[in-house]
Amino acid sequence: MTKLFLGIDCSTQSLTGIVIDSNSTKIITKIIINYDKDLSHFRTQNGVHISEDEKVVYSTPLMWVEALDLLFEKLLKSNVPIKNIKAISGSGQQHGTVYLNSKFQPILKKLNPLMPLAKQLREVFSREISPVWMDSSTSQQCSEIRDSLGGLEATIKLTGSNTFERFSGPQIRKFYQENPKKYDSTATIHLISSFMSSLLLGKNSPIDHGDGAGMNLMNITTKKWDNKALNATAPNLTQKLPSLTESSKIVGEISSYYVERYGFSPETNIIVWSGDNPNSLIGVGIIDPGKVAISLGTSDTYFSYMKSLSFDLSGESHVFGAPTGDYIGLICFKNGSLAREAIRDHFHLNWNDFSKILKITPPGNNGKIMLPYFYPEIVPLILEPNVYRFGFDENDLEANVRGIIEAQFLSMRLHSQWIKDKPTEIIATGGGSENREILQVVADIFNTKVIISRISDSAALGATLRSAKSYYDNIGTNIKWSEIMKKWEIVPSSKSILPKDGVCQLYSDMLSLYSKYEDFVLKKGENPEAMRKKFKNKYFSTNQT
Ligand code: XUL
Repeated sequence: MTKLFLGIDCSTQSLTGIVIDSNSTKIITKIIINYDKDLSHFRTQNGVHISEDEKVVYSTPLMWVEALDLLFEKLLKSNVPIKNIKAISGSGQQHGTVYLNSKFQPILKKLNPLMPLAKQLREVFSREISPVWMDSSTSQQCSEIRDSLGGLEATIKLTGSNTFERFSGPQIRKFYQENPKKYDSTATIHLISSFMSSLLLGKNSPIDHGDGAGMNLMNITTKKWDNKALNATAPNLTQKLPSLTESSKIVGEISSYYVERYGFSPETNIIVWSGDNPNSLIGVGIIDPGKVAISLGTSDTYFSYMKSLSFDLSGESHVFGAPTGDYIGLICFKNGSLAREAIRDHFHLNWNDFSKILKITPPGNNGKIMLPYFYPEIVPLILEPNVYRFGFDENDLEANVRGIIEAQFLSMRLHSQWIKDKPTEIIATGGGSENREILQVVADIFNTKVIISRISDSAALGATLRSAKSYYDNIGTNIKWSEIMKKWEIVPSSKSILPKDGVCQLYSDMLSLYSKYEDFVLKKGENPEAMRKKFKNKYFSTNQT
């Protein structure tokens, strides 16, 4: 009998389900529930509600509940033999919290399969909304928690990250401060991942170490709740949080609700859900040190597998748990495609023109350097946007096009240096990865092979693969991650982009120069103009500008 595995991704804008089959190498079914379109009565825009000042961003957890039933209804109609699904795991947008009262667990335990989930779960929320990762309204709580934990370095070493506005701890503290009564009536606080996992289990699910690391509440070394962090956040939090567990854990069997309503086998294993970034790591096939993924989207993300724990003491990056039990270093740059588009549109170009310019301009940009903060930036922290140009101005088409791309990836190389394993292979995903010329610059700057990923739903796929891995491990067929990747062809496309010959030293010199310019602009460091002239003379002496 063929064995099927299901992965579900509860992301910001949609709920996606992917089914794979033990006898096939391909995804056999993919179902997407789009919140705005398929559940329009929740009136979300791109899956969320945003306050006028854009600081408060939330969703309605009942919407995710309804989406889950809808996903299974579609699965039922899709002719997938549901009873052959052996294991399910999932992925949730990270950091978002769900607040439940004491009715949640008893109601979950006796769900009526003749009634939809949402109808039965209407009364279980002590807070009707869930703040999500886009929320940035908790600066005050961030400093309060950081101060209680002994400052920046202590906070990073304890929890893996500085306190961030979107992280769960500061969000929980804000709820406690603004709604103490509702906080008191909260029996359980789940992450989105563990909430969804609980729905499938019919009882409270643990939180996995991967997603738990995005809360500022878990000790990143011992992977246990940290009492100091809990106390710094809100009272009686120990009683309200579920337990923590490793990401491979089978947390139980599927609730009878789904057996009776949709025909799942009662033996279907539920593997604890994790965050979307940990799941994506698996979904793009990163299980070895040195392998890195860059996702070039609205913002650009750099994430790397880490065999051992290291910290970014500047406080710019995050350390999350990886599904393999190891770690992920994650850095998020806000000036991604929006900044590239700002240059493209300023010169009325299309992406083809943009690529052609990258192709004809020299690595090192004739010694011209840009610092591209078109929008406020996360890494490095820039609150007042400004674009700095050294050796050229905003009318120089070629220098601006190459300047923005070189700046983005010099910055990425610079700010990822705290990760001990240097990249040996970069897997590129996201819209920007379709531009080969941009990827050539990435390969040149990192002096590393760049491979284009073929995977579009990496978080859902990662969850599916996690469910297969835990299932096989549990029945004693120990199958290595590398075999899983091979079996389901999670190999990126064969199209790899190699660094050009002779640019390694140039970009290493340019990196030092770029770093000096960051110090100059951000920390009032010395003006490195003389260094830039030297660089220009070394590499472009016949090409005066
Ligand atoms: C990571 C982060 C986002 C969310 C939503 O820290 O905030 O990537 O996980 O995708």
